[in-house]
Amino acid sequence: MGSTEDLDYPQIILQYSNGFLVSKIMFTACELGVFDLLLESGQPLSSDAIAARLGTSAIGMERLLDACVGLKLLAVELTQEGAFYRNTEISRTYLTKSSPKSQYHILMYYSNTVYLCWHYLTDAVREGRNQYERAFGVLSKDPFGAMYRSEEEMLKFLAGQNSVWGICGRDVLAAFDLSAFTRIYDLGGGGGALAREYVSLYPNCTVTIYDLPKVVQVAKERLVPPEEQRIAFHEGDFFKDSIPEAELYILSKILHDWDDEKCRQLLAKVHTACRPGGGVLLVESLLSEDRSGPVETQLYSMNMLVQTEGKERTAAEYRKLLEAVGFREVQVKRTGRLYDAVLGRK
Ligand code: ASE
Repeated sequence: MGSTEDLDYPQIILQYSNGFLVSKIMFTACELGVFDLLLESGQPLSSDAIAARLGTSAIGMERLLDACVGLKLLAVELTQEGAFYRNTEISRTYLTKSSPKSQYHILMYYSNTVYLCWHYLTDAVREGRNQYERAFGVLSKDPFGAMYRSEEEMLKFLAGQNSVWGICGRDVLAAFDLSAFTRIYDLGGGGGALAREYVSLYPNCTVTIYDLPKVVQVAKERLVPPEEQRIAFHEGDFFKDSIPEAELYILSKILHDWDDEKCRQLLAKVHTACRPGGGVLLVESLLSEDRSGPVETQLYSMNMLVQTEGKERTAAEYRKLLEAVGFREVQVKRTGRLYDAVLGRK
């Protein structure tokens, strides 16, 4: 007797199990430079021409390009001379390296680092900790020591983190009117893309990127243009070293890296340093109060499990952390984008 269940194989299960194949196709096309080549060429190209220019097999490239068409990352035109491929608006906007909204660097970080940690998701759930040791053979006591195990890895992470602010930095910073603050510290400001967005939105302020010395050096040399006068740098470890006085501290995707105890320690230090009347702006992806979504935030929280010591939290959880160290008038703004904003005042 034939099973009717095969016919009913739910679409959603099929989609979920194919999810990683889809990711890898997109990552691979990015990594090989398919979207950049098509942008640069300015005209549709045949599969053989793309394969020749990118130094791949003809067989593999044709298969990859057709899959990208199915995923709407490329479009194809059939002519008498054969098939010609071109970018779609989605790939031109988000997958080419040079686009202002490019997600290229975060995708490369996912493909080469995040993906390898996720191979050990089962172990991460069993053990309740990150998987650097299994994935890369590096000790994971200090997650950022592991994440920044080489300058190349650090640069990939910082460039990746920068990508997201091209698509939602403005919404996050415009969630509150921050124009009254002039001296800003971006703690763990990394590659500086949020700081750049900040000074473009609030031109009368200076933003100091506070980060580990090796991060500051790379940000200065490779990621923040030297002509940007309103951005300064401060080298330090915010857990060990002092935090200078300022009116506003930004903690963007910082608390989600740490457990509650480390978050409280850091926030207490920020509260002490903060000028009276000043504040702290948390930029994080917020879970709903019943933790039922958004699914992207739940996925990121799993990623924090495999990569860090932290987790994604609800607005009430951030409020509690802030109030525990003395911040008041906590306000929450959901942006409807990937990242939200929480403001506390001293
Ligand atoms: C961190 C952010 C990220 C630490 C590790 C990370 C991201 C990827 N790995 O603070 C970017 C956000 N994306 C996800 C999936 O969390």
